Amino acid sequence: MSASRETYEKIKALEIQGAMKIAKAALLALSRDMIDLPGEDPRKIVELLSSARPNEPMLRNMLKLFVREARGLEGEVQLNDLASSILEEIEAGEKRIYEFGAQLIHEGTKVFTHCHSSTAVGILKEAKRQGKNFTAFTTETRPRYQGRITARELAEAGIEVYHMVDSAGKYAIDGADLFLFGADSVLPSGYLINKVGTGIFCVVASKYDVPTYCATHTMKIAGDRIDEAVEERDPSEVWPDAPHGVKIRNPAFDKVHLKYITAFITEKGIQKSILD
Ligand code: RUB
Repeated sequence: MSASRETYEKIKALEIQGAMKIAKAALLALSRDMIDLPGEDPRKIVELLSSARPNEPMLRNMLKLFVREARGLEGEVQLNDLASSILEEIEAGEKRIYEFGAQLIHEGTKVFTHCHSSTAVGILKEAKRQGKNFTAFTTETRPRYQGRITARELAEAGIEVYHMVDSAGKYAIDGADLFLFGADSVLPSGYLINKVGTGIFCVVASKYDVPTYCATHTMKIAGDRIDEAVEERDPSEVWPDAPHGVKIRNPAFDKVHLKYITAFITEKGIQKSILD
C-alpha cells in the first residue's frame, strides 16, 4: 500500500486526528510517494489525502505548497529536504503561537478548553513551563472523547485539571478567565470550524463575558473555499445499537461566527481578525 493510501486510511479512521497532526502526516506521505512512485501524478495524491477530512485547509494548503515548491526538484535528498524545511517552518510558527498564547495565562488563571487541540495544549504547557500555576477545565468531547487526551496531557505537564461531561461545561465557563480552543478551518465567509460543542460554548462564554481565544496557525485559513459544509461522521459513533426509527445526527464540527471570537492567537501574534 502506498504511503498516501495508508495515511488516508489512518486519517479517515481517526487514528491520526487534529488539524496539525493530520496536515503533517499528509505532507510526509506525499513526499514519500513522490520519492517512491515518481510516475504518479502528485495532484492525484493531493486529491486523495485532501478527501480524508473535508474541513482541513491546513492539510490542503501544506500539500499544495509542497507540490509547488517541489517543481524542478528531483530525488530523495531534495524532496526530503523540502519536507523537512516546511515542517521546521510550521513548527517554528507553532512555538510562536505557544509563546503568544502563554501571555494570556497568569498565576491563578482559570482556563476552559474543549476537545483536543495540540495548539491550545502547547500554549498551556508553555505557560506552565514559565512557572505559572493555573487551573484548566476540560470536557469529554463526545462521541470520541478527545477531551480525555487533553486532560491527560495537561495533568502529565503538572497542570491542575478538572474534567467534566460536555453538558456540564457551563459550570466551568461561569467563572473562567478565558475559553481557549483550536481550529480546523477559518473561512472567508466569516466563520471558523472547530469540534462540535465549540459553538455552544462560545455562546455560553459570551453570556458570561468570558473572552474566547482561538489558537490557530494562519495556514488553517481556507483560501481555496469561501465556505464549507461540516463533516458528518458515522452515526454508530453516537449510538452503535440505536433502536429502529431513531435517526442519528453526528456533526463532527461547529461553524462558529467570528463575532464570538475575542481574538486569534496565531504565529503572527494575538489579533482580533486574521482574515484582513
Ligand atoms: C480536533 C479538533 C481540534 C482542531 C485543532 O478534531 O477539533 O480542536 O483540529 O487541533 P478531530 P490542532 O479530533 O475530529 O480531528 O490545534 O491540534 O490543530
